[in-house]
Amino acid sequence: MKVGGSEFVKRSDDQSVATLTFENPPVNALGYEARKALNAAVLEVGIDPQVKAVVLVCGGGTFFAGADIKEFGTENATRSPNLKEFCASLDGLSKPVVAAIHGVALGGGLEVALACHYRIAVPDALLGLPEVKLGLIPGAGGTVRLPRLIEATKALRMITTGEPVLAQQAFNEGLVDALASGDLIEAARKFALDKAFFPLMATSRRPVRQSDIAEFAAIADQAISRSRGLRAPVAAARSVRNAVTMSFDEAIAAERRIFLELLAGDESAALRHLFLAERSAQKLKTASAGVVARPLRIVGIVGGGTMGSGIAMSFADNGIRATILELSHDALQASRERIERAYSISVTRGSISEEEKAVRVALIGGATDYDAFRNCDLIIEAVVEDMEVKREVFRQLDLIARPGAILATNTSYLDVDLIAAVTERPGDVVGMHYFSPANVMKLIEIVRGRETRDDVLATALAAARITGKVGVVVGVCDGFVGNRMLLARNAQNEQLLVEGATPEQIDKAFVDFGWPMGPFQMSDMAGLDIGWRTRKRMGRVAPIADALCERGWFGQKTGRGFYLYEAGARQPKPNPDLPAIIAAAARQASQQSRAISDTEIIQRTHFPLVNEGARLLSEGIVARSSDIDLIWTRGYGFPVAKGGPMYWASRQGLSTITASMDRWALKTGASCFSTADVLRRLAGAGASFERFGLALNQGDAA
Ligand code: 3H9
Repeated sequence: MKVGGSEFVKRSDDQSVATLTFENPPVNALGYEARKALNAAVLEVGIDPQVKAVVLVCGGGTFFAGADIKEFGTENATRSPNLKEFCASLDGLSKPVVAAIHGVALGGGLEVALACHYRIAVPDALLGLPEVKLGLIPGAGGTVRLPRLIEATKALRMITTGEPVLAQQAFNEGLVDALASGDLIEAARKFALDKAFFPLMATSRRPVRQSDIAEFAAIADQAISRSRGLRAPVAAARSVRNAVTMSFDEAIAAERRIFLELLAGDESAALRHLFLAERSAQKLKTASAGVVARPLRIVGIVGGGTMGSGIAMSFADNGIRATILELSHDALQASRERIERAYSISVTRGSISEEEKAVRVALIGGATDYDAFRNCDLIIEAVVEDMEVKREVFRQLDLIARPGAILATNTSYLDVDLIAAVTERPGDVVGMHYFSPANVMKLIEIVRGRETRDDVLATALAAARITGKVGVVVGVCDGFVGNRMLLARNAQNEQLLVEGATPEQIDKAFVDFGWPMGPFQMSDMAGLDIGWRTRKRMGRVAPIADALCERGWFGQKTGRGFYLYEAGARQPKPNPDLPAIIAAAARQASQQSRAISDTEIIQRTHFPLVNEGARLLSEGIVARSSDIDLIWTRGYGFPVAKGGPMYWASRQGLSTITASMDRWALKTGASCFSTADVLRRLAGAGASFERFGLALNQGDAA
């Protein structure tokens, strides 16, 4: 047996099969140095007359997870041998190469496997081309080779959605040639040796597996209509169509051109920023080394309203038992019905089966006595937003919960420290601010109280991850990060109406910017009465929204708000009474109407949003500007193609923003423009949000 190799690739030969084992922790990404080593190893075994077949396998927990995302944007990303060239080396070998897949084979990782002659995988491996999620298309032949192994429609669906498939499905469809139930390397070696005596067919020489033309067109249309303005899914559809209509070489060249164009574009840079932001948010900035999350097996939820039921579903959806506590059997029954209804909709839509629904419903229990929570690892309170009610719940929880259990509040703006103070274990109390509907929305703001322990935060982050969500740690303040910034973003909405803009124009400017909907449509959907009640409690006024509410117009649910909704319809029409209400507010403010541009709308609503983000950073409420970007893209619909408010602002240039805010401060006198001191200090020092803490601590932004 011959053994040799480099830092990245180890070679071991046995019975004329050479096994190349690649290792580049943590996920075997294919950066430049790694590609160089791999390419050299492949060329070496290619000309070795002793070698009749080759196995390509990865060490560690996974096959290649793709190109090195952290290398994109540097010159190494495209340096030769690039991935396309490495795939060509594999494709050109005159002896069979078998990719032995465990863990995941994603993006460039799957492209490498596609360029091998055969693929063998363990049954729980995942295979996919997720490049569209990074604003890219596969750039090493994925869109051209995949439809040569599986039907073109299936390839189109996989590439335009970026969703991976399990090895079993991949096997059924022809992407994988064999499943290995025992030792993967042994199975791959045996498979390779068997194939050494058969004629060889490189994937590039196979014909495209044609499929129904109408179905192909329908999937491509679906990709375009679901792309919501993103370029990558549309480009991916175009590239798979090229694979069907062009020769292999032409299609590969076209794919590479599109890939490089997207790689250099703003959309991919923004999506890559968000990918890395998600990973950074998992790391506690202040934690000492070795913080370990506590076990999370049984969850209790106080309150079975919309929020509590949604939270319970998010655990059940991921196989975790949750018990809902309600005041009465009737309330418990109402919660059960709400959950049943929500799951039935999923069954009707085809996203889960009846059997799956039954499993999930069975994982959600109910109780009317706190005693049911004795064994819970995590108890989340989701009762009304009232400090005294919440404090009473926590008093009860403190009496009953086992030592070490975590007590979480779902408050959206109340002081977590005041809630924790009624317990004997403030270190075990944390905020977990879910967004409605909690079983769908991806964000949880994890609120660190003054005494919250690091392992409690780590457990809350783990709970988010296990339930398919993104947890972002924030500090205590009114509204935390998201809602406090939302208030700043909305501060100018009414003023813009008074000065002459219409809700239609403002909403359209937002949609053109990339938001799924504008602020007025959003308010009508959420219900205007919620903000009205809060304003009354806080002694604030919003003359136009208040006037609507005084007439009993609360938005969609009453058929009228900023817009008019015809019976049963959600489609907004202009509210004929609104102009008179706006005119009255303008008279009151002695404001002349004038033409307002979309640029002005975006600046006057978005710059205060960014400014509030900067203030939150300077107050230490949030640790990283990328955390704010995650909160706004995952929880509030900020367009992902712009990377989040702070990333977008950095691209605008902070001095451009402060200059514009100074202009608006003079023109409107509004306080939201005159508070840009933190931004101004940063802009003055030429510092960036990324270097924010450093800049403030060292005083170089002063
Ligand atoms: C591509 O391949 C383009 C080609 O078509 C074109 C070529 C020409 N690169 O997520 P985790 C890091 S595009 C660099 O916490 P998990 C990650 O940042 C790529 N680093 O673990 C983190 O580092 P850190 C297509 C990567 O177990 C650490 O690994 N591929 C990459 O929950 C652990 O990550 C993809 O889009 C990478 N490709 O999940 C796959 N991937 O500790 C993207 C991860 O410093 N990756 N890291 O923060 C994933 O989906 C998940 O990370 C994976 C592991 C499932 C692999």
